[in-house]
Amino acid sequence: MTFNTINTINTIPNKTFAPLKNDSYLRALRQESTEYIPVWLMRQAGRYLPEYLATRVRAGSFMNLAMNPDLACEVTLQPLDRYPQLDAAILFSDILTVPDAMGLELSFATGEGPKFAKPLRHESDVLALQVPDLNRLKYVFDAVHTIRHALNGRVPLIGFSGSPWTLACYMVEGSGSADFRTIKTMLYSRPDLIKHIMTVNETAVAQYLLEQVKSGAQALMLFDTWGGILPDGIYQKISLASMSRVISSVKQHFPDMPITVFTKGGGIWLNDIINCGADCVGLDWTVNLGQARRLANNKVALQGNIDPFLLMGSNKKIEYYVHNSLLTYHTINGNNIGHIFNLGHGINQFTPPAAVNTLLEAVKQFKVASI
Ligand code: 1CP
Repeated sequence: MTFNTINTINTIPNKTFAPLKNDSYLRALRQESTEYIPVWLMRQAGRYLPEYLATRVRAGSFMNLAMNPDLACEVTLQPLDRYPQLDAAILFSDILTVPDAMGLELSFATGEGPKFAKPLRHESDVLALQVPDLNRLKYVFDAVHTIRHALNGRVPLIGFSGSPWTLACYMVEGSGSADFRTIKTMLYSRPDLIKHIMTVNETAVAQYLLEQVKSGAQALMLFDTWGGILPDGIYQKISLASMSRVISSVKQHFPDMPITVFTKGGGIWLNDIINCGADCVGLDWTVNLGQARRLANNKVALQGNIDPFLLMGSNKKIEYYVHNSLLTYHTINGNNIGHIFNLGHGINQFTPPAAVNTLLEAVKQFKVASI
């Protein structure tokens, strides 16, 4: 099988990388035809893989792993080595490195979620917040550069950031949350403080993404994991508008850089999200792919949207639901453009690795069987 080398960015000032051998993911983002439906999985590197757990033990902690470019590179490549069906790599890091660089002091206790030692709880915490010195995130940019070289053109490398709002949720709550009571209380009682956090985050996220592109990222993704906790009207005004401005900032410097926006629980606002300036919209499992395609009307590519817990089912179930989902988007003899297969959220840590292979095979078989 031959692939055209991409004509977008594969040479960054002072940095030359190998030409891409598999550009199906980038072609789908541009809504060009592909020989099959490209696929990658959110959180494809991580705790469900025994090889990841082994590297993490060697590193000593999640942060040691993420801050060491060679180890970050090693775990980025692990899912690609295990699953040759994958058509993209995603930088191994975390969305919470940015608030860590702002001084909130991130840590991960084994078996628990992330925690900030210094969350934004008081007015003085918020007013002291500043866009971080990018040198504090140099380890991320070094990892991007190392991974891009190690990929040697195998598949494109996705860089990413949390959305300004999703970062704000962790920064105010100090960890994950069941109800987001602290940030929602701030939202309704001190909207001025939320505005301040969002302004700082927006600038930080834009700078962070730009630097990832300069270091070798070939596509970008904004994870708006907690946009869906906002009410209608406020989501558009706060989370979506800030992502829109981040996208404009990146596109000012790199107009061809493809950007995907994913708001978990954002299906109800799909029309607004389609028009936010992104090239691709990530969908969770509540959205029908075919309906989303009709709404998108070729304005954006679509990514998604299988429930990650389908991977806990039998092979037959996995094959059935993958096929069903694909049939909503891809008609027989239709054109299979503008769709990147993915899960509707990150892969769960208890997922059996063999189930992932079944899922990926079902996606690759689809072209043979139906298109
Ligand atoms: O292959 C990959 O995609 C791995 C790289 C990656 C990415 C893109 C990691 C590694 N984290 C993320 C993004 C991320 N981190 C998001 C957005 C995507 C999503 O919604 O899943 C979010 C919300 C986080 C925050 C975070 N970091 C959580 C969730 C906490 C909560 O609120 O429930 C957790 C558990 C982490 C730690 C983390 N990040 C990544 C891994 C592999 C892990 C597990 C840490 C470990 O090894 O102990």
